[in-house]
Amino acid sequence: MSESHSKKRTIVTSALPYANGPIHIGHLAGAYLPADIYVRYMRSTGKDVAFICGSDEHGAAITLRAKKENKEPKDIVDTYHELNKKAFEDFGISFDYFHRTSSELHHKTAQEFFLDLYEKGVFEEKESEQFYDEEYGQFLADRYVQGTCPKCGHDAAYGDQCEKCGSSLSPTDLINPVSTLSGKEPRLKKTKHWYLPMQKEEGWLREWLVNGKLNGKFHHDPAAWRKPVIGQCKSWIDGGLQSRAMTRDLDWGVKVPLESAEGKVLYVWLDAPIGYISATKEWAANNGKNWEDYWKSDESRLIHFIGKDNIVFHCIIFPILLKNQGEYILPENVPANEFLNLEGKKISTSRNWAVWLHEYMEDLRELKNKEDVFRYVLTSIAPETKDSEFTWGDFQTRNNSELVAIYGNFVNRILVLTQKYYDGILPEKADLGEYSDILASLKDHASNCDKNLNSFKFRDALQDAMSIARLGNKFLADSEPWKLIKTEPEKVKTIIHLGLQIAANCAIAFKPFLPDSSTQLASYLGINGDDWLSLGSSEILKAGDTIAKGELLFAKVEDELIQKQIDRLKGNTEGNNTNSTKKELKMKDLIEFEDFLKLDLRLATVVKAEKVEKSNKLLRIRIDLGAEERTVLSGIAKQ
Ligand code: B3M
Ligand code: ZN
Repeated sequence: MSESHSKKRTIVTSALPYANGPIHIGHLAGAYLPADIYVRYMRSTGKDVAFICGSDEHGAAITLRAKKENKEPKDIVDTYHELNKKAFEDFGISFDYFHRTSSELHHKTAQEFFLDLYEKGVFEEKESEQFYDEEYGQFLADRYVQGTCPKCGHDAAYGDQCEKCGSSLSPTDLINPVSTLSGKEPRLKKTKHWYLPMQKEEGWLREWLVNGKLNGKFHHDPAAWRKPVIGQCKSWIDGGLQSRAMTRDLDWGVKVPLESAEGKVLYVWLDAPIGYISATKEWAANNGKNWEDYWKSDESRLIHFIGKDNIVFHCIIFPILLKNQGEYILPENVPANEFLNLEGKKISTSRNWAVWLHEYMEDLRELKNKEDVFRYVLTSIAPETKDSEFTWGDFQTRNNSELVAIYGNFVNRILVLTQKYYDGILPEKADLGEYSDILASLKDHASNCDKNLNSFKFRDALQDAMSIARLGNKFLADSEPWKLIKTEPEKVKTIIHLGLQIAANCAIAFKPFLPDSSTQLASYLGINGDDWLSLGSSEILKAGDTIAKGELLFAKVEDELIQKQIDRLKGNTEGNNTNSTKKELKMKDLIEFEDFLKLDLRLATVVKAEKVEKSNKLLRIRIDLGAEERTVLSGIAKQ
């Protein structure tokens, strides 16, 4: 069973994590786990797929971290590259290659790419005024400047992007800019850079993103893209595309390969996505493949898995670069995720409000199939079309009431009964009679699971797999073989036969999501579980096959373990508030609509506003409520 596309090859990429810190659940749920599920699914349908990732080791994200820790950028990237690579491996994210952008091959690839576009006349060379920190003698690119977002008013927006509203910015867009080096207001200084005039690209971009057509031909089905992704791209294009500098005045990064560009490096968002290409080159060279087959053939598809803060870079800027180069394919889909929150708050690295992957692996090491449990929970709550939330309480419930009570229970029962009644030999089945609609349901769940995986609906697809387990569980509960074994032994043979076929379907359907427990189950049944095309069949196993005794797939999570995690999380932030610039705002619970109706809300007209002496923040405002006038003070004078 498979509905998938007919192209020969697929490159799947996950956003290159910055090598400036460890991986947390937000990263996992956003860019790594869904990609891994998709790739495992593709492999089990026999498709040729390359799963590419690596560390993003350039840009201000790295140099600022180095400065904070009083280290060299090289030390930072070496540390976190190794840490993250290992965490992914331990957790079972099955990259074909995990590269790094500090590698020589990457620098060479990025420089050649830049030079190629430069020679094609794609860039504009321009002098402009940029922020400069006198005290540090340094230009202030991107995150080196912080200030108020001109779009949403968030007061800690970065010079390249506002993390609150997702707008992409230039440092000079910020209101009240401050250097993150000296904390002072920067001055403007002339410098030369190479710009990508994106406004020239609007026509084809719109046609490509909105109608799925490229050069007048079908490229992809735009309805297959997630709505928030298309929405963000459209609003970007509608807002008017502008020239964007592709080089920076920094000494850490890929050197601009031009004589007149001393002391300049490529913009990190030019170099990082090229990291997908250099990683593919390295992987291909090590595996007897030709990387160009993957990147430059109409028989290949490109899928980027990212978080929503990376949408514009993957759907607009990188495609412009690829299209201008001329030989590369463009992404067929970019299934970006929204954000995952944690216990009611935004995940925050600086406030240490996160569940870190390497800590999970350590703290929950005793938990049976801990990787699968994490994968199950994170996929069940994946923020596919809107923000969602992880809580430890929910983690416990999903493990205990779903994995243990439904899937684990079903598998355990069927294995135990097979031992007990037939010494572990799969019995013959007779005519299915009253049980034949079980097969129809099985086929339905299997086909939905396949469809949903193809449409990047991983949450739904996981529920489809769970429906197969649920079907098995209910089938045993309803048919009660333990009551029939004395009176109708022939019927029991059929029940157990069918139950084991359902278990085999579970092993296959869950495999992309829960690889360890599925492999375990498959081995009890004597199959490998990798044959997706047999999903939905009731003839995966044969009468006479040997079925192992097996062990439980999952175990209960006790309250104590959960409490420990919650305490750790809370402890994390208490000791760690020094990094934080702002305190958490604890919100009150939402009120009912009836309560809202009890409020007396009125509109007033501002009749006068004047500055309060000796205050640069306060305004004295006179308002007219209709029946009376009042005076109020408001701290908005700066705006
Ligand atoms: N390192 C940004 C991020 O982690 C970035 C992704 C690069 S993908 C080419 O948000
Ligand atoms: Zn904003």
